[in-house]
This record gives sequence, structure tokens and C-alpha cells, in this order.
Amino acid sequence: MKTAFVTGATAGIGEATVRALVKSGWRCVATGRRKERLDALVSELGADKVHPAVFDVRDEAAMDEAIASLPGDFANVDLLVNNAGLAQGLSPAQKADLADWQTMIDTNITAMVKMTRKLLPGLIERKGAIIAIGSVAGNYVYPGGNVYAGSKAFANHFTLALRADLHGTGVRVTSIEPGMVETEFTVVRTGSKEASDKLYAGVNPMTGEDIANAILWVAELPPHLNINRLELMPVNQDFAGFAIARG
Ligand code: NDP
Ligand code: 8X3
Repeated sequence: MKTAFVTGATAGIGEATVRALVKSGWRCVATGRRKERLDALVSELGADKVHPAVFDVRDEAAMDEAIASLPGDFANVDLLVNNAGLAQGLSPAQKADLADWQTMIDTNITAMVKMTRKLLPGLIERKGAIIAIGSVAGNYVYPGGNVYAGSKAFANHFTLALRADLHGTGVRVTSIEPGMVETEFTVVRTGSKEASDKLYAGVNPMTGEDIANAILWVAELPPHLNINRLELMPVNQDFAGFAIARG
């Protein structure tokens, strides 16, 4: 049985990924700040299949402690799913809150690179895999995307760069770049369930399960195959968006 380490498993894509992986025979380290959500996953899927690691990814000492205290086979990580992340705010750059920007940089960039660096030696030893959840926001910008878009461009590109460095090690590396997925993402971004419901209304957006199934597919490909990047959108979203101002 192989072991996955899924960051941000208390909601959305990460939670669905843990379910999909465990149902397919993996054991998972599931991380997040909300202990009760991780405990519920353990109750649902079994303590032999899910190890809860409760920590804030921005706290490096807590990250180290979580890695050092992985029990038994949970310590032998074959797959890192770099998923924990968030957007905060949709204000234009000239009005944005610097604290929101710092939170996105600390979570989506700094924590992701630290987590990756710390697990890399074991992943190389086991010829494992890294799957990172970037975003279409890293490929096509939109108003108010500013630092979130920049952080996801970093995630998309850092993941491709890892592939270059890991060439020859047998470690597979994939950047998964979704468009609109209805999770808690927009509630977190706007602070409003109403705003979130309004954004997704009538769109038929992707679900956490859609992305989890893509992650599972990538994770279980034969070892000679590497998906470099995979961009997904709901049919009702597209990337055309040039804007002009007159006058
Ligand atoms: P959710 O808000 O539903 O889930 C986010 C997860 O990240 C939660 O488990 C949350 O855990 C965790 N997380 C956030 N901040 C921290 C932190 N400081 N420490 C530890 N864990 C943290 O959103 P999604 O499932 O949609 O998002 C998952 C990833 O997918 C993100 O990287 C997001 O940028 C990306 N993405 C999302 C898209 C979408 O449309 N939803 C599209 C493209 C990419 P907790 O709060 O318990 O700590
Ligand atoms: C989240 C997708 O399109 O809301 O990364 O930026 S989007």
C-alpha cells in the first residue's frame, strides 16, 4: 500500500482527494488546521488509512513536527499532493490589503516550497511523485486576481521546474491547473457564502471530486508516464477576456 501526503485535506479538493486515494487503496496523511474535519475523515475512512496532521502550513516548526511524528508506514511518503492554498480578496491592486497579499504568499508559495523541499529526499528514495494544484489563474489573469494569480503562476512554474531538477530520479511531477471548482474557496476569498453561491450559480462548476479523480488518474499511471501539466475548466468557463477602456 502506498502513502500520500495531502495538504489542505479539511475541505474541497484535498478532502475529496483523500477519499478518492483511500478508496483506491492508498493510505493518506491528511493535513489542515481544522482538527475536527480531519478527525471526521479518520472516523469515515479508518485510522489505518488516514493519519491526521493538524498544523498551519505557514508555521515551519509545526510542519517539521508533523513530518517528524508521522507514524509507521505513514512516514514513507510516495506521493506529495501540494494542495493547501487560498485566495483572499478580489480588490484591484491599488486597493488591496497588504495583509491579504502576505497570507497568500506565505501559504501558496512559501509553505508549498518548504513542504516540497522537506519531503523531497524520501520521494527520491522511493521514486515517488509530486502533484501540485496550481490554477488557471496562473495562466490567464483577471481583474482582482493580482497576488493570487501571481502565486499560482509561481505554483505552476515551480512545479514544472521541479520536473526539470528531478529528471533522471524517477520522481514524477505534475502541475494540475483547474478553473472554477465549487469548494469553500470563494467563501474564504470573499468571506461570504452568498457571494460564493452567486458566483457559481448556473455555471455547473467543477467539483472537488472532479479534480480528485484527475489527481487519482495521474497518481496511478504506469511509472514510465509523466503528465507534465493538466489544465481543466468547466465547459461554461473560458479563458478569453481581453478588456479595453475608452475615453
Ligand atoms: P478550500 O477552501 O475548500 O480548501 C482549502 C484547503 O487548504 C483547506 O483544507 C484548508 O485547511 C487548507 N489551508 C488553507 N490555508 C491553510 C493554512 N494556513 N494551513 C493549513 N492548511 C491551510 O479550497 P479548494 O479545495 O478549492 O482549494 C485547494 C487548492 O486548489 C488551493 O491551492 C486553491 O488555490 C486551488 N484551486 C482552487 C480552485 C477553485 O476554483 N476552488 C481552482 C484552482 C485551484 P484549513 O482551513 O482547515 O487549514
Ligand atoms: C481558482 C480559480 O478562476 O477562481 O484558482 O481563479 S479562479
